[in-house]
Amino acid sequence: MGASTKSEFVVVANRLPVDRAVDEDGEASWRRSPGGLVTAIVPVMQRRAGAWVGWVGAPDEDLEPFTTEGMDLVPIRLSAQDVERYYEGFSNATLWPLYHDVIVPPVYKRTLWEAYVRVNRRFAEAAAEVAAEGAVVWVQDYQLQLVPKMLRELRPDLRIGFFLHIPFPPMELFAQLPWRTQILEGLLGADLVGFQSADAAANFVRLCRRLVGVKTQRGEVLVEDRIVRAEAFPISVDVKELIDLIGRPDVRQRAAQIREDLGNPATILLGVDRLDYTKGISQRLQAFSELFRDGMLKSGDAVFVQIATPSRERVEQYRILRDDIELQVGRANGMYSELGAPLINYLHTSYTRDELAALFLAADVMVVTPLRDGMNLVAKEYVACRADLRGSLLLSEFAGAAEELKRAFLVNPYDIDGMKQMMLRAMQADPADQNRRMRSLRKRVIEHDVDRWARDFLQALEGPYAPERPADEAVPTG
Ligand code: GDG
Repeated sequence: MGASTKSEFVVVANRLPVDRAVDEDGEASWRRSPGGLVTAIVPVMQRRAGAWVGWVGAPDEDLEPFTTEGMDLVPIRLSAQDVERYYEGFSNATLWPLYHDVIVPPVYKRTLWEAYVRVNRRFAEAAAEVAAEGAVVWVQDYQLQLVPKMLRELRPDLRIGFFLHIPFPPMELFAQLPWRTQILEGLLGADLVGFQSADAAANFVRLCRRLVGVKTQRGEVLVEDRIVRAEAFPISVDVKELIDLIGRPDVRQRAAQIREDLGNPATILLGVDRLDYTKGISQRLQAFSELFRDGMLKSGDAVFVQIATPSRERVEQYRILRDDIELQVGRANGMYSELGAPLINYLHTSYTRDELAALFLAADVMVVTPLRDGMNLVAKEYVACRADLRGSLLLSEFAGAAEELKRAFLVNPYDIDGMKQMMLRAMQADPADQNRRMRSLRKRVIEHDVDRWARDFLQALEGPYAPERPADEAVPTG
């Protein structure tokens, strides 16, 4: 991409949508990152000569803009200190816990905030540089909440959208943040602020009224001569990709193999999460092992597979969490397993999409019990994969996904006894019950996939005559 090329559509996100892959000859290349967000946005990028501004994921890398798979990528350099203060610090030790119900205490430090401001400005300047006159810019997530305002100051001609992937807290929690007004004003630089749920959007509007002192009406905030809209756009998964995966014979064989490797237990329960304290991993393992302690289950009845993908390992609370979970797994296995048949298969590693799909097919009960979660894509991925209409989803009320997946077995993950009962019910659900529930869950996920999420957001941002509107939905002009 030449320095003079400007883009009509720009995505700004903490990470670029590619990972560096090194082949057998030591040759490095870029590979598209897995994940729904990238899959949903790439086609829009390709149609509109789009650009993506983001960090490559390693410190101190000076990279020129480059093109891969029809995407123009604009790398942002982060020093080791930026990573520590802006990313691990303010983003993941301040905002992440604050926005997730203060499950662990947020760290409030001025040096972290200063780095957050500095790095947000760097992203805003790069976006301002690359956007064409009147372009659409879509800023993603909690790491970049100051970018909308900074970008509008640099480029008032742009149409700016922002989407928050995590919850937005109520007044009682948000008010703790020493820089609360700056964050709200940062977001108000956008024309449209998207959230996972209507509650989050309502929290934002109320906070703007109370803390910024602006006028609001329903989902709108009046900022000087502009209207900023706040709305829910629940994100979803790439259903087509998952259906393709589960149709593959090797994936189906692998699912059968997994069952066999686990000793063909009556029931396989599965958890797949980043190892994060928001995900309620410890609570679900406690509920499961207490069922053995109480004699409700015995060895051979059920096996729990917990995939815990390594995450944010340099942040202190994540190190503590890992130790806690590993102690808990060791203890439960030590107390209730029989030789060669551990109760809990705990895997602290990440897997390919193929392996995850096989695990989804092998699992009788998918256990998704976050204490708070913006959406939770794993729940929707499981549902998308169960075209056989089998399996049960045990889902926390505190996952954004619970608003849509109403026929799941819903639980309060703080209520261990309640969770034990519901876990047993999900395990014992007969095929007809599984079928009825899964049919309704799948209808929702199939009709609201990630393409629809991106399209809905962009149409709301650009208005009814947006170029992305498919021909069959076009508004008549006569
Ligand atoms: C944030 C919000 C919101 C997991 N392990 C592996 C792997 N995964 C994939 C899952 C899923 C994704 O990672 C995780 O998404 P979640 O939504 O479950 O959770 P967060 O990472 O916390 O995501 C969340 C989301 O943003 C989107 O807006 O839903 O609420 O917290 O797709 O399948 N993928 C591979 N190997 C693994 O080992 N390949």
